[in-house]
Amino acid sequence: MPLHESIPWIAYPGKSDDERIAAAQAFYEEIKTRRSCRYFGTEPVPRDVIEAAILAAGTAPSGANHQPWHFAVVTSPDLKKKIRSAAEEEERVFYAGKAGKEWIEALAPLGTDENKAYLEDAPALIVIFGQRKGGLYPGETRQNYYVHESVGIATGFLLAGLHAARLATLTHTPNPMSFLNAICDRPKNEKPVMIIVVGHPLPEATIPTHAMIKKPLDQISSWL
Ligand code: IYR
Repeated sequence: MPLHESIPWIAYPGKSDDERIAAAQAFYEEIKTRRSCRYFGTEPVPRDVIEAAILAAGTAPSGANHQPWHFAVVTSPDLKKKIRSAAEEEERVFYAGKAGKEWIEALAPLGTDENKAYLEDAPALIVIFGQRKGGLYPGETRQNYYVHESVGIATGFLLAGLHAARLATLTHTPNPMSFLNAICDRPKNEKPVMIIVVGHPLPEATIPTHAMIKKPLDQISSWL
């Protein structure tokens, strides 16, 4: 018997191995159609979609189940404008030399630059914060663990949920991005990890061919 307080393992409806294979392959077919979008229209997205995707993200495994994340959803045109302007300021410095030659060369096939119109055009920006402290229950100040890993997994769930709803997404990481604490009204001990830009692609949106190259199974896995 386990030492912890527990409930029985969830009785999933059973699947045959053939059904498992079909389900895993169907998920692969679904998720592989997600592409980062850098050209967003201004058409709004339903709040319920974003809330469901955040709830899905909130089910991610996390260090000691402390769920060390906060999702600040920015739809206010004024705040999006502030985020764009602060991010573009960082990016100007980045592209003007701070990034270094090797990084700039690695980004060349993506065609990115310091212009971030999508931060204002897209109807929603989800700013993800990692919490170094906080524990599980409101008001706790306990240490959190594996914050980066936990937030990374939750972000993956969030992207998958938004994609399932056929919204376009972009992971955006201006560096440094401490300006996001003030704009999103979050405490200093939270660290902004990423902005997820959410919305609808413009009809003329394009994808860099570089982004279409995915490593084959034998390069990304080994069986021992
Ligand atoms: N944050 C910059 C640079 C950038 C960095 C990486 I690594 C990318 O994969 C893409 C962009 C920008 O958004 O332009």
